[in-house]
Amino acid sequence: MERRPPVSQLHEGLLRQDPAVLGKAITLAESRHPADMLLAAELLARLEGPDRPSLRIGISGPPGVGKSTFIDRFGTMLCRAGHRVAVLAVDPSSSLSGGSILGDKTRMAHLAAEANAFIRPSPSSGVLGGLGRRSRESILLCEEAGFDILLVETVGVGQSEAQIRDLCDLFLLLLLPGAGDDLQGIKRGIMELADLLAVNKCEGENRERALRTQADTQAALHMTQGGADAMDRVHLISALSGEGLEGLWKWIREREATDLSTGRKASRRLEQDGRWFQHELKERLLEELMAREGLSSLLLELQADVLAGRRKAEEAVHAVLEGWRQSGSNFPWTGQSFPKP
Ligand SMILES: Nc1nc2c(ncn2[C@@H]2O[C@H](COP(=O)(O)OP(=O)(O)OP(=O)(O)O)[C@@H](O)[C@H]2O)c(=O)[nH]1
Ligand SMILES: [Mg+2]
Repeated sequence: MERRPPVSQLHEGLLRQDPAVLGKAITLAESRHPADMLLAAELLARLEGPDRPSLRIGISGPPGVGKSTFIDRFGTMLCRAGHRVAVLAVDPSSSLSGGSILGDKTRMAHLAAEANAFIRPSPSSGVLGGLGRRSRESILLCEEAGFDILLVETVGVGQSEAQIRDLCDLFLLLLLPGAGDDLQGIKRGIMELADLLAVNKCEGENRERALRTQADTQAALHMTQGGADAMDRVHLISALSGEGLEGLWKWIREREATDLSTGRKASRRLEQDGRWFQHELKERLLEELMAREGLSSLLLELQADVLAGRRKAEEAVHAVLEGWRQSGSNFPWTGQSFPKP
């Protein structure tokens, strides 16, 4: 097993913008090993944060819409404009599907060849802890290592978009041309989470259908959200030919400037921090509690009682809470048992 480097060394490596150290730090943050978790917490506590505000862009869309191709091309364009671009691929379904994102380093060959790019594939399916925590920590680590633009790709599976939006300053949803009224299975609610939409694959013979999808999407947004900006927010792009990418970037830059000057960016991040605090606190408290010696066997007993119909579910919950109240921080004390039903 690999020796764990001291936290100070990792932090120095991040500040030195060493990609190998960044990779190690992210692996540490993804680990569920208790010793790693302690080190990761120590490292995260040390982070100073970037000098200039970073730009976090979340990218989602149905499978095959061209997210990886887009990131490859768009990221390369940004690198050549002097940015340092980190790509985090998040695949919440990877434990089920095997994870198409895992092959992304090869699908992002242009970007991978850029000196100012860092591509991190999604964690393997064995990694627990949910999209939010790992990705957020990875983002913070990338920012400490001097990456000013973060591109976070996720597969559009419905559940993940709200979480992605909570990690990003800007949520970009990619659409396929010609999908018509049903909006390719993307629920309206998800469309409304998007700050920016782009119909990809608009080149060549797809053009007409892409234009129609753009118009349909604009109309749908206009209907649900009103306002003239529904028009501006739906772009036509081709990740393959590069068409429309400059225009998209121009829109993003203008929006970023407005968000910075109006304070909208700062307040969105603070709201995200607030939600993350609540979510993380609940998860960690529960984790801590569940890890207590003897508790899992007690809970298994209760569960067996419920399954066998010996005890009502409400009663089982009540028994745990009572046990907790009686023993406080010693919960569960050695030999504690719940009253027999
Ligand atoms: N014609 C055309 N094809 C494209 C374009 N962008 C991507 N593709 C193709 O669409 C296919 C899927 O592209 P990916 O970038 O892997 O799509 P993805 O959304 O990342 O897919 P998953 O990660 O599997 O959900 C590939 O064959 C790409 O070459 C485009 O602008 N035009
Ligand atoms: Mg992909």
